[in-house]
Amino acid sequence: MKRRSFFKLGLSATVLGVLRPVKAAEVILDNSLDSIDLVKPIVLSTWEHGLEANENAWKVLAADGPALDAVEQGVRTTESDMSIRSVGIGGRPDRDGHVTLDACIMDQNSKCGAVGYLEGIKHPISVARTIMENTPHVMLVGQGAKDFALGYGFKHVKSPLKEVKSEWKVWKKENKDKFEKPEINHENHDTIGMIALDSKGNLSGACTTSGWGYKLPGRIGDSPIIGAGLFVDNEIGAATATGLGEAIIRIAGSHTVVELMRQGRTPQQACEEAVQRIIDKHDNMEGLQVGFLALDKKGNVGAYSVFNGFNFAVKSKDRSELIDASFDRNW
Ligand code: SD4
Repeated sequence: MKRRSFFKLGLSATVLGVLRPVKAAEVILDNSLDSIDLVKPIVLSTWEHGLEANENAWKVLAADGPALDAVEQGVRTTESDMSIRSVGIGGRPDRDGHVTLDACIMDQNSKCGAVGYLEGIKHPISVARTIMENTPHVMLVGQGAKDFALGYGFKHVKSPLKEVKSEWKVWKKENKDKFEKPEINHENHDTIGMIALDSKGNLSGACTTSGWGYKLPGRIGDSPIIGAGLFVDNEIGAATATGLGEAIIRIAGSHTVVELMRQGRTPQQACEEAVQRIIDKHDNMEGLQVGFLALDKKGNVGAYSVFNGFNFAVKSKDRSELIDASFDRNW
């Protein structure tokens, strides 16, 4: 069967196996098992900056390189971009003015590595990979992660940048005594989660962020937590998450999406069901944006978010585009 991609507008709940009408254009890349050779390699990533990140991932995938190298190279693009305020050392600081970074990586053998609350290192994703490949551990945080990185030759980079500091000073003045309401909105949504299927049919994923701007010092979100911000099972598929990490952790979001695919849901259905689970567990969804992005072993793609505004970038042999995810409700 030939690969096809199509838009489904306003599909009924029954068609999708969910109990609520779909309110936005839903994008389904529907690939049959037979067409997998036409589909792979493929790489997906969250948000608009994913377009550029995918291009660098693609250089690896197009040369028949492993998905693991592709996702690492891909998200390093975003970590290097100082204009992005939620990834890398150009990201927003915590409420004490420290830019602290979270990242994780997972490969086709379920090997994984993660860093949390890492300061002053330009490529936390590569530190995560170094932990995965050189230690018996999965996750290092804070000063331990920093010392480990320096020991492996990563350089300390001065951070935060001037504008990060001046923005923080303004924020500090305005918010001296109050704790900022949790809100992941149109301006601060730049975490990158990337998942890829390589030409040999292997999956890997990476996720990296500076997290929730002006978070409490010490806070770690979903992004470095395997099963929350990212999960890969090479038999089934891969998923990544963006949005308010605390909500994603509560339902082990990315793991939930992959397990739903294992039970037979399409990536799209799995993302929708995970979002619905978050909605069911919260009395008040105000400002609580979460989006999931998923890819199965056959190259089928799904994405869904609580609110409108979530988009993702897709790159394969014949396409490179930004797609608006379908969603549950408007802001
Ligand atoms: C966090 N999930 O630290 C991250 C933030 C994010 O898009 O994804 N923003 O909670």
